Amino acid sequence: MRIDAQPYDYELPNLSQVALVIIDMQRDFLEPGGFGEALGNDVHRLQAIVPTVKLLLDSFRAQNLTIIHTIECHLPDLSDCPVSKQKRGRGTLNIGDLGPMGRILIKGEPGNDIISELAPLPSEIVIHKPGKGAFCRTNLEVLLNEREITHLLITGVTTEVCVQTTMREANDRGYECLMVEDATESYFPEFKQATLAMVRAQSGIVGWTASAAAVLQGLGGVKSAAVR
Ligand code: C5J
Repeated sequence: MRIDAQPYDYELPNLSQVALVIIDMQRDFLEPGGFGEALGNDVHRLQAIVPTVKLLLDSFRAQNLTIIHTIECHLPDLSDCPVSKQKRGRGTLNIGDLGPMGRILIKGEPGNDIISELAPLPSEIVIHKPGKGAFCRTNLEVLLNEREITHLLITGVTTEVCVQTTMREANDRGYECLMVEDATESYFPEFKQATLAMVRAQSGIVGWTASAAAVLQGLGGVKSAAVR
């Protein structure tokens, strides 16, 4: 089974070894009043990928495959937020400050929720992560190993921050990673394009990129997946 990808085809094993990873599709990054806007960004740019991420999510759900959502967040007392991270930004609101959707990037606050269109089902894995990368101070690697997942299809926001950091962390841990081109977005279009180019340069030094249509076509080649 293959996905038509860059820089060359991405080979998929048994689908029970593949996970869809959806990074930080949170109100704090996609809606006005959250962290993204406080840092001076046009959050509407990110909303364009929601239907595409939903298509992938629906396809994974239909085939009963592993789905992992991540949420960038901190404990209310900020004990898991390095001072360096908390102080950085100099936007109108910093991490922990009270905004229109509750405290910025604090676990359990309304703004910290995943947007309603992509809300996780109880059967899906949700990783609460204090870093940009999803492996930093989380149990993600343990969960993937328990399920014998080897291949990650990575989506979400923002391309050059949490998505790219997660993909690099995963690559170094031995996972075969593919970034879905039209299911990731940045506040900076040029950063998105640069990230995609960096990933697939040098014969895929960090992994592969492909369109969601190519991913869906590749997945569609299997009628029923082994389910863990
Ligand atoms: C950022 C993220 N940009 N999810 N977080 O702070 O990319």
